[in-house]
Amino acid sequence: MQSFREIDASHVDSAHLKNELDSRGYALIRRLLPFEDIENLLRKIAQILSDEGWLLPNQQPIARAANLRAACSESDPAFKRLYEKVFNLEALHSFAHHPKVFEVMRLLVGPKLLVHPKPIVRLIFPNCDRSVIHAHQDHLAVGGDTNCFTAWLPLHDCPAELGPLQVLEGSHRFGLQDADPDTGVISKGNVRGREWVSGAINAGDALIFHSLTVHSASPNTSSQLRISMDCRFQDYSHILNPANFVFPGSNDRSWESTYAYWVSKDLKYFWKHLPLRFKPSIDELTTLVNTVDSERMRVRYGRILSQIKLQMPLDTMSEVDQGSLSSQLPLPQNPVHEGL
Ligand SMILES: O=C(O)CCC(=O)C(=O)O
Repeated sequence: MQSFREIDASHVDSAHLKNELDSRGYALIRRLLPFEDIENLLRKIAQILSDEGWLLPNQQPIARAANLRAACSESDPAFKRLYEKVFNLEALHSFAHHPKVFEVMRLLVGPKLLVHPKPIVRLIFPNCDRSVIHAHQDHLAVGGDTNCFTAWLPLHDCPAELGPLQVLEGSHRFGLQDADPDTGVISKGNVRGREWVSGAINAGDALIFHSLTVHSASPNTSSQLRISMDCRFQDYSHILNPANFVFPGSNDRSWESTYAYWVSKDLKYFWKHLPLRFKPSIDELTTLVNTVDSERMRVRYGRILSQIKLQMPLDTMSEVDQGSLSSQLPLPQNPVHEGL
C-alpha cells in the first residue's frame, strides 16, 4: 500500500489544503497539535478506562495496556456506559474546538466554520474484530452537506499495529457509493477510487478527509487500546442534519446531562446563535414522524424533533425546504457511527 502524502503544519495554506482535499480527498497534517494538550485529554480518558477495569491494574493508565477480559465494542452495554462518561468530559469538547484545529479547518471551509457538536471518541481494544471499522463514507451517517470534513485525531502515536485509518485516495469523486444498507460498509469488490494509502499517524497529526472519501480502520494488533477522536466540520450556512445536534438513539442522553459537571459556559449550546438550516426541517420532521412506515424510524424522528424543538427557540432557526420530502428519505443512519 502507498504511504500517505503529508503536509507539515508549518506549511499549510488554504490553497494547498483545498487542492489536496479536492484532488486526493484527504490531507495528513503533521505536528499540528501540541503534545501537552493531547496528553491532558488522554490522561482524563485513560483514568476513566482504568476506573472501569479496561486497563491492566499494574501499569500507568496513560500506557493504555488493555485488560482483554474487559474487551467490548460500540454496541455492548458496557461500552455505552463508559462512553457516556468519556463523552461528558468538558476537555473532550474543548479539544474539538482546539484553536489549531479550528484555524486549519477554517482554511479549508471558510469563515462560517461550524464544529459539529458531537465529536466521536474511538476506544478500540486490541485484537477485537468487531471494533474494526470497515470501508465506508461518512456522508451516509452524517448527512447534511456533502462538503463536510472529518478530522481524525489520535491521542497517542498510532503506528500500523495500533490500527490507524487508511484512505482510498480519489474515492470522493464517485458520489455516494454502493454500501450495505444495514451497516454502511462498502465491499472491496464494489469500492471505487484510485489507491489505498496508509501509514503511521502520530499524536499531534490530523488526518482530514471529505465526507465522501472512503476510509477504513486497520486492525489493532498491539496490546494497547487505541484512543482517537473524529470531529466534523462544515460551513454553517449549508444544510445540516438535525440528528447531529441531538441524541436520536436515546431518551436519556441530553446536553444538560452532558454539561452537568462543566466549569465553563463557553461551549454550551455554542451553535444556538447561528442561523442553522436543517434538512429535514422541523416541518419535514413532523411529517416524517407521522408517515414513515418503519416504527424504529418514527421513534428516531420523534426524538430528533422533540429534542431539537427543546434546544432551539424557533426564532433562531431559518429552515430549509429543498426538493421533495421523498428525496431525502430515510434520514441517514449508519451503524458505523450510530449511537455515539
Ligand atoms: O477510528 C476509527 O476506527 C474509525 C474512524 C472513522 O471511521 C471516521 O473517523 O469516520
